[in-house]
Amino acid sequence: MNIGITVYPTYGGSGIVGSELGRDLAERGHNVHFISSVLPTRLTELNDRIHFHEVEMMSYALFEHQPYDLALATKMATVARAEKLDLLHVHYAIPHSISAILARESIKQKRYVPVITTLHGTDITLVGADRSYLPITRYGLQQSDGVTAVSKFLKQATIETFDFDEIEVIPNFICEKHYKRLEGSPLRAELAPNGERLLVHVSNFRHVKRPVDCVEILANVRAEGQNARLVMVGDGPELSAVRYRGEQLGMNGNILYVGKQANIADYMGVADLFLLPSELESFGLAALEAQACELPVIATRIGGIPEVVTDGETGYLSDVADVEKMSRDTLALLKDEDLRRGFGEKGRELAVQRYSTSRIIPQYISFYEKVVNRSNAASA
Ligand code: GMT
Repeated sequence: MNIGITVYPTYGGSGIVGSELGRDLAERGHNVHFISSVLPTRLTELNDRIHFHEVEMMSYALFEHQPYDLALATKMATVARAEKLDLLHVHYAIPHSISAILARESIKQKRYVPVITTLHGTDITLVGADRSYLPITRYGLQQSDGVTAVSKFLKQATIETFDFDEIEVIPNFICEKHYKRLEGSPLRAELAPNGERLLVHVSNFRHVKRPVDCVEILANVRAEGQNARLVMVGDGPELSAVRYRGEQLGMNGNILYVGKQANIADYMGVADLFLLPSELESFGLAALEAQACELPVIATRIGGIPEVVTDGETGYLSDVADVEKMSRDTLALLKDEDLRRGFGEKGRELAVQRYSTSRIIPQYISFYEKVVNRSNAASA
């Protein structure tokens, strides 16, 4: 198939999922055309099956803001015709589904190119449910030729907010060859030169991720005599609050701020435990990646996380902001190496069995086929 994919290229899990999906589809022999403003971060190489089409935006004095949605729609339509795309698959509803629908409508006299929208999280739970965006998001869902969501939780949230239920759940996935333990990696010695235990948090440091809670957990764990360090991977608006709290608690000497990293598996593969204290998480891709690296996960019991992390088996779940319980759970795992390793092994087993690319990518392919066949039948 010839598949057009649009993602937010530099920020967040939806971009990762869309980019890795495209790469895997190309490995399976499909032609993938990424259409976005810059080359998606996770897309490190292009080849004869992976193409990139840059959305160019004209700057003009009259435009207070550059009309990205329209420029994207124009590029989608041009690429769809030139490359004979079978479908446009957009990740994150706002504004990508609207741009794709506009593109489809603008060329449908020549060729009908179905639109598939994948819902990832805040496009529904925050952005889409905001009154100003709600009607246009609902329109995007209704007008898409197919809609997928990354968890059962997100499907249910979409039904409740938008009264729209034609949604296929296709969860996030991991490549188990890439996300795995990295025994003997020199990075471990660099991060923990004195044999410290390593807690790791990976996110885009938005408020919704509650990264400051990780600092509280580290302080509590150290107060109980555990020689632990915290590795903070990523960057974003809450980073200064994290540093400030680290300073107040005298913890910054034990926190490694490593910024955005191209390969987070390097860090997860050498750590001891993963912290994800988010107040909202439609799936929690980072928790899945951590489990694939045999890290027990300390997380919140919200959104789609309980679909990914099995409480008491692959990690421990707590109420949002209950840092005391999260600290106790962290301590319990750090104090009992057999327990920690057992959780890690089960987490990997669950990640590979339920969420490997070999299990999930074929679900996308069958969904594509279903949608394309349905629109061919409708236009015949
Ligand atoms: O909604 C966001 O926070 C952004 C979004 C993204 O585009 O990065 O993240 C969501 O998508 C991920 C991939 O499907 C999910 O694993 C994350 O749980 C989800 N984030 C939230 O729901 C907060």
